[in-house]
Amino acid sequence: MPQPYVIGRLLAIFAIACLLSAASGAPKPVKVTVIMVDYRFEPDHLTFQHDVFYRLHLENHGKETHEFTAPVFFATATIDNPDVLSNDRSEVLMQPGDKKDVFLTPHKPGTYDLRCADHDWYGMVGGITVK
Ligand SMILES: [Cu+2]
Repeated sequence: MPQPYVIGRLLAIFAIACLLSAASGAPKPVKVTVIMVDYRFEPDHLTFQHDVFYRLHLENHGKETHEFTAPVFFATATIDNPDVLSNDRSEVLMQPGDKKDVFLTPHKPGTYDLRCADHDWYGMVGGITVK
């Protein structure tokens, strides 16, 4: 009767495969949340560690459309889901009520501009530091 033996072996192989995939799975991103309201970012200053994988979570709680505009910062980072960015990769467009995630890994320490392209004249600006 070889069958129970075969099933037992398959189960053992399956269990080992599960353990291996869990051990070698992609790292869990560090979540950073920014809420956009009329007319500011909360918080307005973000700090990232270079070469760490982040989930930048954006929510627009305002009544206006806002943008998370940070072209130089985005250009120096690896973006796993570039489709969430505008075509020129300079910003994330946020309609009222939008919630979006940018999965990114900053690489270059420095300070970077953050602004809302529509409302920077109104003081909707901030900053990003990569350490
Ligand atoms: Cu705005």
